[in-house]
Amino acid sequence: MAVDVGIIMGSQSDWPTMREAAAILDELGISYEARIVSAHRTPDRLWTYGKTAAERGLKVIIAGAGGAAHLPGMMASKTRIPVVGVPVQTKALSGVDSLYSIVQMPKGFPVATMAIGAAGAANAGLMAAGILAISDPALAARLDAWRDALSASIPEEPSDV
Ligand code: RP5
Repeated sequence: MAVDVGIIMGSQSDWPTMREAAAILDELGISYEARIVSAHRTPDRLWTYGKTAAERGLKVIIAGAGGAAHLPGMMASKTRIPVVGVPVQTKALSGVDSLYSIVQMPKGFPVATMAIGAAGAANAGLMAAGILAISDPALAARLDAWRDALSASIPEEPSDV
């Protein structure tokens, strides 16, 4: 069955970060699949995933990777479907390596690059929701309600406890 969003990541070790994107999609009732697709370890899988993404009905791809994070950019080169990139935080360079690898795409093949780590993954889910909501009024209403609830949860004054 066709799903709207593909969440892909370079390694099993990325899943604790990338499941923050999945959690947002669950909350908003958006269909998705999660797959390990490594630019370096499984390049043929990357190739096939990108080549078939549009015909499979995917509308947004969220791609997370760390270190030499070539997955989002390579995926953007293989499909016209919008790719939202998540730089996974690394031990050696704290994810700055991931960020630079993902954000500096050449003209012609953009990746919408989020913040490093869990906040970036959650925001990738919200970015996908915003894209899908353009043509889905029911989802737009759910996303508006989600945003309103977040705003309402922020206290006006700081607390000592
Ligand atoms: C990248 O290398 C992955 O995206 C991951 O963030 C990083 C480390 O992978 P593992 O060695 O933990 O599998 O390809």
